[in-house]
Amino acid sequence: MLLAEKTAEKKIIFSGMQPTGIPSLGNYLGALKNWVSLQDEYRCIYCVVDMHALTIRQDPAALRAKARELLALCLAMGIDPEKSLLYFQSHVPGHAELAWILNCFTYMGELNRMTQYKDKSLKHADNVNAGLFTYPVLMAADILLYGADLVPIGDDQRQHLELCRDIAIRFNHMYGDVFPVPEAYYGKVGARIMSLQEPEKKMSKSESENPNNVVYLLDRPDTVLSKFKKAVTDSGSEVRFDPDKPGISNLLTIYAAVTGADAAQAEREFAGSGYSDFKRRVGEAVVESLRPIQTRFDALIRDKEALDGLIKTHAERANALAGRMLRKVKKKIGYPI
Ligand code: ATP
Ligand code: LTN
Repeated sequence: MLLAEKTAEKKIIFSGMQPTGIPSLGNYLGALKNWVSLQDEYRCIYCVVDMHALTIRQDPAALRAKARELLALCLAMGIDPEKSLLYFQSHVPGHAELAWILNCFTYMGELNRMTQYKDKSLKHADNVNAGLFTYPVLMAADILLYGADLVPIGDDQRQHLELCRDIAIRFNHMYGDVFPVPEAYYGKVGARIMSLQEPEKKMSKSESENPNNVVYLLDRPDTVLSKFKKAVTDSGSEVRFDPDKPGISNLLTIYAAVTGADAAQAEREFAGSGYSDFKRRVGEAVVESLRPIQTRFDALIRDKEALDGLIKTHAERANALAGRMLRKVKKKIGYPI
């Protein structure tokens, strides 16, 4: 049986991440960690969405390196290639083929309402390209190509998933039941990790202004400890969750997420601690949680042949699965046989 093939008992999960930078601690705690934990219960398909990344200008060599690093990091974190599919979007032409078809079933008005498009076109005013506008259609194609039932996403992708559902429903209405209508899957913790320097902003991997805002999964222990040492705290001296203490609350959230403690436990552990001691211990906990991931990553990235082999096999499997859905869609819409 093909990996990630639908079975009677297991639903299909699809999710993607853009190789726009080395994943941050936010990406890990908010998204990638969930990807790992879903593998036993579901048939998971995970995709490094390098085609989506093209909507923002990329340096070719850097894009290639970042895509490979993201894929290797997924393996290092515990994505099991025996259980799940893991591949590059650009290795499966079916994504682009289905995206074109779905473009013809998506209205300009729908895309105009997308808040990510509005945000990104303001941020990249010199490059408001058509790909940025049709980004959600490619995302819908990713999901529908595999007949995914569930899509793990963060809150920022809610609107895109709603559009994907609308497209699927519209298509099914015209051609019969072709696509399962996917549902969003929100992780249990839903950890939203904020910037270490500006805790009112989310920690973002493509941050370019201040590297101290972001902890990257490949930051080595000295760098991690130094970033936590410099993290902003708040007035007062007590370590507790408090909307008026966004810096301290964020550090507590990070501590709880990496150690598995709940919020109350985390607060209790630091009762009576000073801020600098607290920050050092959060930094140490993060270092310990990243250490095994980095060790595995180093080994995976060094063994070029093994990684290339895995990339090739998984792309073949993804192409085989995608081919089935595409054949069905092409027949339905009336492409010549
Ligand atoms: P970019 O800076 O390129 O926009 P990003 O770091 O914001 O990237 P995305 O690629 O947009 O991350 O998101 C990948 C996944 O990581 C999504 O599921 C998103 O919800 C999650 N995620 C991103 N940032 C955080 C964060 N700070 N805390 C928790 N989850 C996050
Ligand atoms: N747009 C998403 C990445 C993404 C995705 C997908 C997520 C592309 N295709 C399909 C889930 C399913 C993002 O920026 N986080």
